[in-house]
Amino acid sequence: MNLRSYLVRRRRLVDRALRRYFPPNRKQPQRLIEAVRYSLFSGGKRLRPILALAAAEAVGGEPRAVLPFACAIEMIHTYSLIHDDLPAMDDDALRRGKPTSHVVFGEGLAILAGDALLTEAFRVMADCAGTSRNPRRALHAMREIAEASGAHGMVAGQAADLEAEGAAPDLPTVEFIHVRKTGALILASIRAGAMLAGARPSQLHRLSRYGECLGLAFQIADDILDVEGLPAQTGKMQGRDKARRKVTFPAVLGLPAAKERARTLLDHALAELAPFPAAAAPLREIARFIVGRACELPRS
Ligand code: GRG
Repeated sequence: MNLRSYLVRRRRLVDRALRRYFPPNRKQPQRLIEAVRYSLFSGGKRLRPILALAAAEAVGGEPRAVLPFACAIEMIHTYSLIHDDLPAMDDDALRRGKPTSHVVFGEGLAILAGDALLTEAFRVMADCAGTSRNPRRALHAMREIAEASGAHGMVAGQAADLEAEGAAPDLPTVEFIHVRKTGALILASIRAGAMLAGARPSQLHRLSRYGECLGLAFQIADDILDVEGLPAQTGKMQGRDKARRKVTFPAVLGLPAAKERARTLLDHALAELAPFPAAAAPLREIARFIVGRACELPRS
């Protein structure tokens, strides 16, 4: 399969749907919607919604049926980035190669844009559950996403990350942080897509293992790119993690071992997909792409 054209098509689908949820607003609260749209349409890869669509596809479902949930997940992801960039958190001035939300709109509006995105995500999922032919499935998926984003998922990872800043890094702490901060929403995207498409328990189990490996591999790749990636490739300054004394995989393991860990996670992720039919090809290629961006891989 041609991953590039698959990603372009899927990204277009997600973008069109997101634009319907957040059309330009000429009335009050104009500036708030501008701030939401600024971050939502600033060139994100749409990885999480694409994973939700691809997981639905892998179990024989219709990707468009999970589109509202896929969009909701992207709204949650965007909120997390806006808040993560705030001066009280990572204090970043650049995201995706552009000034961050609080730099453009001020801190107050940036916080509110994040709040609006998070809240709207749950409205979209609740609407979907309300009109779904299978509301139980939709409610299950919504709960899964809430758990992954909340006090025991992404928010917990972010809190642990703030606490660990400047501390001597150790592997259990780095894993605790990244499994929650980055891994949980990636895993929930895959599980929600598969659940909504009616995955069998054995399929859901394998896709969950794939998602866990992918979530961690994604973070390790991100850490490696922070050390080795050029700003043109990553959209952010090189070496930010080291400057902020962040606990990262390369800091704990060293670069070669971090790369090896990412490759091993990729192997495990691909092994979980082995019994799936050709419809799982996008999930396979996405995993190879994520790890391949940061580590050289043998040709498939
Ligand atoms: C504020 C509650 C709260 C949580 C923030 C996700 C997160 C938690 C912080 C982001 C910090 C960061 C840069 C983590 C590295 C991995 C990561 C999530 C990168 C950004 O995801 P991409 O590459 O982003 O999918 P795009 O720009 O493509 O949407």
